[in-house]
Formats: sequence, C-alpha cells, structure tokens
Amino acid sequence: MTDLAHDLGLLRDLERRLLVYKFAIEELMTKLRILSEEFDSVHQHDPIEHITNRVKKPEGILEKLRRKGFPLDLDSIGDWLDDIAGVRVICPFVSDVYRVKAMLARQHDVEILHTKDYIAAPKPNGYRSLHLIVRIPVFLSDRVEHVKVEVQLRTIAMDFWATLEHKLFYKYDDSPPADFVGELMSTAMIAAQLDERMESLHRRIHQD
Ligand code: 0O2
Repeated sequence: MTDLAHDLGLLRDLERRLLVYKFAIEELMTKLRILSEEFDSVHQHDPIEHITNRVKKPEGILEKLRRKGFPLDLDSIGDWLDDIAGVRVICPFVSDVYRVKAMLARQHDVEILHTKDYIAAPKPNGYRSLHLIVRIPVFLSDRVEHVKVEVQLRTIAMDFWATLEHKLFYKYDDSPPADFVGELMSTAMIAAQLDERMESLHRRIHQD
C-alpha cells in the first residue's frame, strides 16, 4: 500500500474514532452551561462569559503523533494525546476561573487528571491560563468510554492576549525573535494588572 493510501485509510478510521470526543465535549458543555446559569440565578453573577470548543482535526492528530514519535495506533490515541477534545472557558474575573474549576471538581463523574496553573506560574512569554485534563464517562449503546478533554480556563484579558499572541507569533513556532520577547512579556503584565484591578472592583461591588 502506498503512503498516501495508508494515510487516507488512517484518516477515515480516525474520523469515526473522533465521534466519542465530540460527545464528551457536548457533555462538558452541558455541565458548564448549567453551572453558568444556576450560579447566575443564585448569586446574580455569571462566572462564565463564553465557551468555545473543538475536536482536533484528524490531520493535526496524525501530525502530532508523528512529531512526538507516538504509535499510529488509533485504539490508543487517547493514551498519548490529552488534547484531542478541547474546551475553552472564558471567565470575567480570575476568581471565576478557580470557582469554575472547583465546581467541576465537585462533580462525581468528572475526574481531574492533571492541572497546569499558568496563572500562578505564567509561561516565559507571559502566557496565562489554567489548564485541566479532565476525564468523563460517555455512555454509548453497548459500552461506557472514559474520555479525556483538555479544558482551558482563562479571563477575557488572558484570552485577548493569547489570541493576539497566537496571531502574531504562530509562524515563529514557539520562539519569536529575541527583540520581541520583552515587549510580549510586558503586554502580558499589562493584561495581568488589568485582571487584578477589575477583580478588586468586582470584590468591592459584591461586598456592598
Ligand atoms: P491549539 O491550536 O490551541 O490546539 P502539548 O504540545 O499540548 O502536547 P504542552 O506543552 O504540555 O503540550 O501543552 P500546554 O502547555 O498545556 O499547552 C497546550 C495549549 O495551550 C496550546 O495548544 C495552546 O492552545 C495553549 N497555549 C500554550 N502555550 C501558549 C502560548 O504561549 N500562547 C498561546 N497563544 N497559547 C498557548 P496547541 O496545541 O499549541 O494549539
């Protein structure tokens, strides 16, 4: 079989395999929408501004497996890759980021496997966000699958910075030119200060 035919076969099988990740995202989206609406109705404050999601494209999955030297075995892709399913939760305030994490962690069917807190410890370029790898059960017609989803939680200011940084530096693939690094870091600090000042206003209003 040619490489092309082999890859086309893999891509077709992979597309079928990805359905369960779409279901996991739908479940998590429902959980998050319920938390958002219920918290708002009880506390008159919605901790979620908006939510986006994506299932990684089959081509992207194959590329990442190859790049990292993992086996191209479709039955075990979930063992190697944590970010096939991704959900991004944008919150108004930093306290909401941790509040949403805590509310998810209290749910018996949500296992938090890993946490990377890039808010407490930002990346060297200034990137801030809270990343969780969660695992949730998806009930299919003949079995239950436990599916991993990468959840990125961040404020509006963190999202603004990350979106523009991605647009500006994507083509540099991880390492922008040295003279950009300081400027980038300084814009991240402005975003962090904005978060602190908004949080402080929020606290004052909610104490009254
Ligand atoms: P995309 O297109 O958003 O999916 P990994 O490469 O995922 O195996 P790592 O380094 O453990 O390993 O991942 P990490 O640090 O948890 O970050 C994964 C995702 O976080 C990235 O996914 C981005 O979405 C986001 N991210 C991390 N660092 C940065 C950053 O410096 N700038 C921006 N804008 N986003 C970042 P992908 O797969 O790179 O991209």
